[in-house]
Amino acid sequence: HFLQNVIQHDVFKEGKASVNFIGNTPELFNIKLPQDRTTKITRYLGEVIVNGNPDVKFIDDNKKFRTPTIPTFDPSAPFPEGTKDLLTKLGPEKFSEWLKKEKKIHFTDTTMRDAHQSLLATRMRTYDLVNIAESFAKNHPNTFSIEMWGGATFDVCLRFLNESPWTRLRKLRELMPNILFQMLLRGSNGVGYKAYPDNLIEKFVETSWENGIDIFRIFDSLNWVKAMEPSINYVRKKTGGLAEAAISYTGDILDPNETKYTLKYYTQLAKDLENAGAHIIAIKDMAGLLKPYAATELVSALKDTVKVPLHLHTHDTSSIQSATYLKAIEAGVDVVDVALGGLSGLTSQPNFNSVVEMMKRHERAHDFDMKKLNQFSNYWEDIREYYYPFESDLKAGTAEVYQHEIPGGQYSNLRPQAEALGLGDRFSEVKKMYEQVNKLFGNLVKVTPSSKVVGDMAIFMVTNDLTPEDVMERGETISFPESVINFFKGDLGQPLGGFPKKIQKIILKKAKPYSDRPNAHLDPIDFDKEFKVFKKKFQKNFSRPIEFEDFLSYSLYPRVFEAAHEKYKLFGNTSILSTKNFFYPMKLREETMIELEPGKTIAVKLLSVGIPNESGMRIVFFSVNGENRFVEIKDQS
Ligand code: 3PY
Ligand code: ZN
Repeated sequence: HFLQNVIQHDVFKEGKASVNFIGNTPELFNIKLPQDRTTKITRYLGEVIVNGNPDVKFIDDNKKFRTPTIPTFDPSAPFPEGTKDLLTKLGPEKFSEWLKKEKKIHFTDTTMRDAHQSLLATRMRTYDLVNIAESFAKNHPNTFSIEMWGGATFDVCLRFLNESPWTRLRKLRELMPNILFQMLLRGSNGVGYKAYPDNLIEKFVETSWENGIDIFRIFDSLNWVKAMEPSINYVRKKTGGLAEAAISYTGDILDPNETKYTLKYYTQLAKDLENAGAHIIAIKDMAGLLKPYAATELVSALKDTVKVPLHLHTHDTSSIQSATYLKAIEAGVDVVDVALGGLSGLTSQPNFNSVVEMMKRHERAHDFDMKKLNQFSNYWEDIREYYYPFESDLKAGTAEVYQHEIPGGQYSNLRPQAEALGLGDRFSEVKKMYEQVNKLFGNLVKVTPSSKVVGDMAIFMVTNDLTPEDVMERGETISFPESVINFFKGDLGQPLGGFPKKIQKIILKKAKPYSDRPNAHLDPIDFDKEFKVFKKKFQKNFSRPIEFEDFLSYSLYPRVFEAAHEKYKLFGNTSILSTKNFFYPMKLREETMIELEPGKTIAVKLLSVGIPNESGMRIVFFSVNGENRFVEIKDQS
């Protein structure tokens, strides 16, 4: 292309080019890359072949992948009616009453969100979700809801998967129109790690509903009701969906020495959330600390306290959480969160398939076609293999979780975070430090983003060989991580009983804390004005129309969005690639089929990879539908 520019330049054509021509003619370097989809997608493949996917830290060359089987279904049959149809018919209030009256136990399938967030660092791609979606919706329409959005998926879609989370939502909605879609919303922190302007959260809730979300599970990382109220109101006022407010469970209500997170504390919290307008109360046991006998006490007490239905969420880190479900079901919980076998257990949710079997012939049993349900488990077991670099390495259940209290969704991220800082061999120290930091900070509810603050501090202390005593004694001379300083300022809200004063002073130094809602300190967004500016900036050279949803992504994650946008411009829509081709380099003579759009598929075969020239560029040759094509890729090594 450079040569093309030279040849076509007027000065060159007129034969007037001197020795300084190239140096004096900067526009020669304006290399216009061909922008068709095939070029972009082969450029991506070439990039992975030459430099690897930067997100994949190691490759097992001998890895064999199995081809997953999609359980059979009738593509021409209509979708059987499910909970989504019921919500449309009844509206949220009546729906909530219906659920409360249901005798059988209901199941939320978390496979598409929390399960892979907690086992595979949230890396599951839309490609693998979409392939199974219609089959699941047609085979198991009696599933209560599908948790498939929110939490860390939003950030990871943009940051690591080059995907728009909104496209994921819409595609899945189309393929699963009959079952309720559920998302995890971090209240005033949206799907991020900090407070956002109230009107951004409001718009986000409204737009999520318009794109297909039905149940909003709203929590606050410090169980601060004041921080959850606005989100509950937005769901009630701006959507026809269900506001499910969560009490995040920590500690152990059966411990006679527990003075902070007691049964009374939780029942009062649930009452407050019901009064705030919740259609459903969730017990969000993000670390898997709710033991079976504690579940009996908690569920019974909550049923005596609130009128709305109860939805239980846990993580099976200790491996005993199906016993917790059994006890909770006996005590009258209405819905439990489970994950399909192949992506269940350990830091993920208890096993959907096995919990259904556990309840068979019980008076609250809920029948599923087990042969089919097991086939879905097998699909995920096979799919999971493609994500091996993101596995968390936890091989067995651990009772250590009752000490460190690390949430399941954080566990699979904390390890790579520690490894990236050279603490790979000191992960057990990090876990111990996490526990100590929690004590130092006054025993917190730890869930995103408060859990991240504790994690950041633990990693910081291990890295710098600091003990809690060091921090207390000479903290004035230490500069702490930004997330920790902001936390003590009040940026994530107020913890139960307030901040411990001494450590707050040590960490803040001269900065002043505040105690009202952090969102109240943020200017509202002028959507009309700012969206126009945004469109102008990002539409240029972009191959699809920029939409308002992109603006929301940008407002939540400006830098992450910009980087994703750049990658999109360069590589086009990489979500059409198989997961194997997205993460791993093609081998010589390997051929792959890529569906550019429905009905338009190209066959791409890798022919050769050249050696780097003097400027480090390598030529990668493909055959595309039998024609030779090449891309030039800069070798970064
Ligand atoms: C998240 O906020 O992503 C969580 O999963 C919290 O448990
Ligand atoms: Zn969870």
